[in-house]
Amino acid sequence: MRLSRYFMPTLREAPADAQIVSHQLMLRAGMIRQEAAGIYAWLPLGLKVLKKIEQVVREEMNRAGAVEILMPTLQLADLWRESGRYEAYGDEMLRIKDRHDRDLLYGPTAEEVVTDIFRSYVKSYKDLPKNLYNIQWKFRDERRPRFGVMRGREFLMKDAYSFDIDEAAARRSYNRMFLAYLNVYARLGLKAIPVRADTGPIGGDLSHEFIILADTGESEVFAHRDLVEMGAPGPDIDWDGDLQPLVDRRTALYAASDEMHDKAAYEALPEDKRMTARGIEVGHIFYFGEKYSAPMGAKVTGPDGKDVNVQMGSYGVGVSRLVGGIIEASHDASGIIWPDSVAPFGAAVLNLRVGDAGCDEVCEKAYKALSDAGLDPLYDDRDDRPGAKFAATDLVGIPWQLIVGPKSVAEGVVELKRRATGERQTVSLDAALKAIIG
Ligand code: 5CA
Repeated sequence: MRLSRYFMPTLREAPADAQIVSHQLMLRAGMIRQEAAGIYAWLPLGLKVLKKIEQVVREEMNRAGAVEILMPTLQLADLWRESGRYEAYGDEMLRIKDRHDRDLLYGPTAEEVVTDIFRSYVKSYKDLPKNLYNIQWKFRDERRPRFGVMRGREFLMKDAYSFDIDEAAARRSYNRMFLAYLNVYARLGLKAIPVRADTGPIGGDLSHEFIILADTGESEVFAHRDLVEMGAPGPDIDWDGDLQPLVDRRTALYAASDEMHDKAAYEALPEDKRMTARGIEVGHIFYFGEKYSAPMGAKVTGPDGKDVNVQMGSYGVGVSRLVGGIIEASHDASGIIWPDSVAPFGAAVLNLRVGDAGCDEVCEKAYKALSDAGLDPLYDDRDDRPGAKFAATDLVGIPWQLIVGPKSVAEGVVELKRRATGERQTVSLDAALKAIIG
């Protein structure tokens, strides 16, 4: 992408009402624009990152055996009357009437819709297990939308729903999601801690939240240090094998959010293993058995010929919240530092003197080579001061910067900068391209 043709409305100053660094940087980098409280337009740079996170989540869901669908944002109130949640959900639900005076709502989650889909088609235990997910916008009329995309009213969620014949099978589905989630966050460059959690309006008796550590987080967590240090299981686990030991290794170590905190159990840990921190909830998984299948009549015929209610769980990832969460975890005084896996562009080419034949030629060559290698480079070909170009490229956090000025061109070299470390090297163009492309 040539920056002269792109739309990246960066700001020198963050608006005063942006309280946390991720919100400030998203506004300054021209990633989002607030349209109403808690409702945002995603500008090109923000959209690119959102789509990359979405894709990482999608790949890990697919790997763990979940199947993608797309459910509508608007749902029929009647389905929620069947489950008994329509009145109970309260003011967070945005209720709408259509021209026929039918009650609709903008979905805050999709247990009812997916249960309706499931019961229409699946009738036998032989078709189980199933896990259906979608990545779709949700609306919750939060009392206090704040911190930009962290607590929005309209936000993008990945929500998966599992259907099983009995509790043992449902736990296997839960375990798959538990481990897949750890892999998602690791690929996003995040350290996520699974903590025992309250189930809230979703319901159920088994639930974990996934929390990433950040001082600005809304949740307080108490955890065993070894859990914080433990890596993700990695993609090569046997998804059809026994996952319980991998889950147990993690759940055996103390970790809880404030609502579920057991002070005595925590204080029984050796002092050097106790860790208290603030964090951001970036995912939440639930096992709730028959909570929706029983009232909505989602039954299958079991091996003995008798009908049973399916056992369900649901699994949410805050996709749009993660954009802010990653920034909270990865930034410095100059701006965002994207992990390579979600960077909006793989590399930036900075032409410090546009119109100079030598600079233009080297930049075009670099731009073409990086494009051909699939790096999706951003070429700053605007007629602007070098200082402004450096500041903008640092601000938007592109992992590699290839800097071309008249002096370096005369010497037959370019400057290569790694955003994360600030490390700079003066090397030939070929060497720079090799370092970036690998
Ligand atoms: N039905 C279940 C799982 S599919 C569910 O809705 N779970 S949830 O309420 O915990 O939401 C899942 C994830 O969405 C949360 O972990 C959080 O990361 C994200 N989320 C929830 N509310 C918001 C919000 N107002 N703004 C941004 N992200 C949110």
